[in-house]
Amino acid sequence: MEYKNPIGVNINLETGVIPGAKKLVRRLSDLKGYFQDEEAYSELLKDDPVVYEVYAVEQEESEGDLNFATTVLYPGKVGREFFFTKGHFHAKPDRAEIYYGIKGKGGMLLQTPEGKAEWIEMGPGTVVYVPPYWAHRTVNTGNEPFIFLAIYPADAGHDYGSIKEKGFSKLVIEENGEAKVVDNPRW
Ligand code: M6P
Ligand code: ZN
Repeated sequence: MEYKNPIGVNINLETGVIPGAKKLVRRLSDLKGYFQDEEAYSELLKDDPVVYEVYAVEQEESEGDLNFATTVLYPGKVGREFFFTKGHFHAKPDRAEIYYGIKGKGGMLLQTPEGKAEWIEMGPGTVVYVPPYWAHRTVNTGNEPFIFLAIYPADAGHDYGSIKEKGFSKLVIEENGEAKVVDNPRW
């Protein structure tokens, strides 16, 4: 039997960086078609800001193993809609996930394949359990980076397809200086 080596790393709780992790950068141009307000999207695209960064420590796909990653989701809006991660189901849809809030303010939109949505507010110390079969997207509703840790099965995979096409049945927008969860008119 070949055993893997254990890993211990310190997450920088101010920046979200995991030393030695693989870094992924998602800019606004990577999120084409995701936001409602296409005019506001085109306008902001001139700067093509970074919307989020992921620092991932991933294992090869195998049952029973775990990956972990931090996400640094920057503050911003496209029109009235707050910046968010793409959001996904798992390619193996029965795989669950745990999120842990580190810094900043935001929340998670979750949705079943039938479109039933839930919104869970998140801040430092919040643990969110993402049950099997629920799509999940995080949203930054504050004005500083929203940073969190995610722990997920190494064989979960990402299925972006249906979220990319239809989005979530709810949107998170700013109204009178506050975050509001409303129905998605295009759903
Ligand atoms: C979390 C985890 C990752 C995911 C990342 C960004 O860190 O859930 O698996 O990749 O958020 O989310 P997305 O892949 O939906 O853009
Ligand atoms: Zn996931």
